[in-house]
Amino acid sequence: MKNIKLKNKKVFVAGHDGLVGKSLCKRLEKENCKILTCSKRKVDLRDFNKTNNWLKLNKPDYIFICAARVGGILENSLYPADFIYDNLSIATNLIHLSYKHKIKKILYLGSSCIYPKFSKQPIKEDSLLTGSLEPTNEWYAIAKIAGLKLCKAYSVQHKCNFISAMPTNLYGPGDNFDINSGHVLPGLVHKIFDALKYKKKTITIWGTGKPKREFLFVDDLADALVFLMKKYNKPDHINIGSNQEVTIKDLAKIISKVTNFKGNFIFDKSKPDGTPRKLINSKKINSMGWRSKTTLSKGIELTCEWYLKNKSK
Ligand code: GFB
Repeated sequence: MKNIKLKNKKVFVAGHDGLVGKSLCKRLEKENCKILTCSKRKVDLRDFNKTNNWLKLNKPDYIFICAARVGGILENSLYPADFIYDNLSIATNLIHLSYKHKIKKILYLGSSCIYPKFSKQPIKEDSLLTGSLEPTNEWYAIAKIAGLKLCKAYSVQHKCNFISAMPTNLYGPGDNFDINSGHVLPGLVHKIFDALKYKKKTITIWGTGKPKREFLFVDDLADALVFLMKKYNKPDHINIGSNQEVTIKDLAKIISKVTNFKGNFIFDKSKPDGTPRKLINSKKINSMGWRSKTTLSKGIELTCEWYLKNKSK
């Protein structure tokens, strides 16, 4: 299959108002394509008929599937039914309907939590389904595995160009900064700015602070998604990482440095650690010529700037 050009094409960003979708729409402006979006209020992508009607009417050439129910470790453990049902419905509807409406190419977005809890690090694409999943997010992971397998199944059986990409933990401007439902990086940013505002000397970190996570700045991910949409044409999923891995404690230290927070950390060990480590192997995408550009401290600086402007009141 040949590389594609997005210029003058209709490109549908499903999930345009999420962390990834917003950044992707901004990145796509450089491609001179026609960006299509639809609001959740108008078209619930879990609804087969509504999604079908919207696609019939709007006829996109290409689709990025960024729409998903997402959340941090606590949210994932509290709402297992919502995480599996919402994500399975979005994936089955959009992937099957992309086949039905003869969409030229789709890119489905997964997550690094698809890999077994104790995978060999850095985690290669072929580690998929070689062991048990991390229990705190297995519902979300199962739905994402189903999504990438759907893409592969339609590619194999119907020769569709349906690709899927698995990014590592993401962060950036526009993230969910809610302490209970969000991920660790925006959660710690929120807690540290609150501590500065209310002159508190400590912040609470969930778990032991020992797990390691790899973080990718969302604008780098958006760039990788456009790159893959243009150049990657294989049915096997592909990792997107930054190779920037830190312990949760060190992440809190970096955010403290950027924000000039001089207080201490308390570790709440009643909260789960989740998987001990999930550094992904990004050799496949790197060897195609793409790599991430934003350092973790620069990305955190940009995220904090955005938070101060938009969230801290
Ligand atoms: O980012 P996070 O919620 O999710 O948590 P995962 C990462 C680590 O940070 C865990 C610790 O060890 C948390 O216990 N942590 C410390 C905190 N303080 C906080 C805090 O204030 N907020 C949060 N949220 N965590 C997610 C999955 O796993 O990874 C999703 O739940 C998704 O499904 C995503 O796949 C990529 O990295 O553990």
